[in-house]
Amino acid sequence: MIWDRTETLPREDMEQLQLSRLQTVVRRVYQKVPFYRERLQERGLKPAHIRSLADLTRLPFTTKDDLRVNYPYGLFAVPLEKLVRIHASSGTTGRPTVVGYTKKDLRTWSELVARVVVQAGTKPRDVVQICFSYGLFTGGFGLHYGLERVGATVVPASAGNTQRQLRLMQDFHTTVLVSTPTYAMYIAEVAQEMGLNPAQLGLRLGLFGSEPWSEGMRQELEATWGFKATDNYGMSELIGPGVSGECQMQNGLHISEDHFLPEIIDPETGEQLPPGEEGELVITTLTKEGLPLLRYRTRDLTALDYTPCPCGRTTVRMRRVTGRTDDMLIVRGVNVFPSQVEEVLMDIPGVGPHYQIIVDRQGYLDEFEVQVELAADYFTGKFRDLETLERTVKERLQTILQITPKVKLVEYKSLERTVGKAKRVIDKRRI
Ligand code: DLL
Repeated sequence: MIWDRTETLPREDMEQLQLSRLQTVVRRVYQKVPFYRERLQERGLKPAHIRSLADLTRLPFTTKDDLRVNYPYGLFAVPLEKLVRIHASSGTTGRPTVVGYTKKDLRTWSELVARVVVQAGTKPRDVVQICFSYGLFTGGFGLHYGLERVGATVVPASAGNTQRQLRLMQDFHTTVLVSTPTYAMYIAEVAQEMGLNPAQLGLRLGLFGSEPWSEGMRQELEATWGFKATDNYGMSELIGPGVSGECQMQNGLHISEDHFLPEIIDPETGEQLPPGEEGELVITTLTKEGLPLLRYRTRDLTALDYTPCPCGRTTVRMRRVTGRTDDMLIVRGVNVFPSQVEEVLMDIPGVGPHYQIIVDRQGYLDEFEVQVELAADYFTGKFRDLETLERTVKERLQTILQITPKVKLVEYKSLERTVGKAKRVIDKRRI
């Protein structure tokens, strides 16, 4: 099922719509947001100069730093009294990023999340358990209102208290799980500890997002839970969840292009890259009232695919996000992404999906250690088997990463579990 006819617009019509919305948003920020007026004036740009979508590249980028410098409300395009909701992303360092929604923004947000959950296969008859936290994080409330909009029965369980989550699932006959992929893995583990088989709990669909995960992790989740695991993407600054999501084809995430105008750029030069090439996702919000953003640098790495999708939607698809420009570790001069490590590990029987990367510096030399848990069912009792497994992990990582890692196999369940986004890297070099 397709939620909104706009998702199937012919490309020409979509571009027409995007252009007229782009012109409107540039005019609005020029009038309402001093920060943008100054940025445009510095470039000798007036809103009237935006005559085609190609003129997008004449506009300035916006970065997370711009939001921080203008903390909390400096980039808002409406007075505070017009805002009906605030969310914020915690941010690991410094000030949080604050975002605000007008009444219309909240309606748009529900519509966008409705598209995402419907294209993944959610039906009005579903009982959906939301295991994202409710609060300043956009995950809980974002999914909540979109799912209600669709008519699903929402169980706002929030994150944590995992045994209770499982009791709710059984008692309320939950059919759809909403969480981070790593929390879904953890819930499954707790189920097994309680003597339950997750695949027999009757769930048929998982809506996962908010952190990077690999294809291998998807297969593991699908096998463990016996459901279809789908990916959806978003970020607080852009609206929250609802920017893009997978359809039943599970082959890229359809971007709601009538609301988010996407570009891929080379993160070093800022130049636009052609479809298919991987780079940094940059989004211009086309309809947001509270916090419109021009060319926002997400730092997320992906590529765009404009080829037709068998599902019938014509919207562009983004490849699953494999990491962020600021995720990239430089170890002994070599670029390493945590997602590369995950892909290798997920392919090796005997090790589980739980791992952590620890980077340290001894003297002038970087040390790269991967700690990975043995799979729950891995036990041969032979020390030699462990040695062989450790060697396999090390060799495969070395081939892919081009650096020699240290590998430490650790006992099943010895690494910390999180109910939200997993923390994969501990970089001690910065301390
Ligand atoms: O995580 C919004 C969200 C909530 C999306 C629930 C999907 C589901 P932030 O906390 O602002 O917002 O974090 C945004 O999380 O820039 C990506 O780096 C990462 N991220 C979000 N979704 C995905 C995904 C929410 N499907 C940041 N795959 C983004 C990979 C993702 N990374």
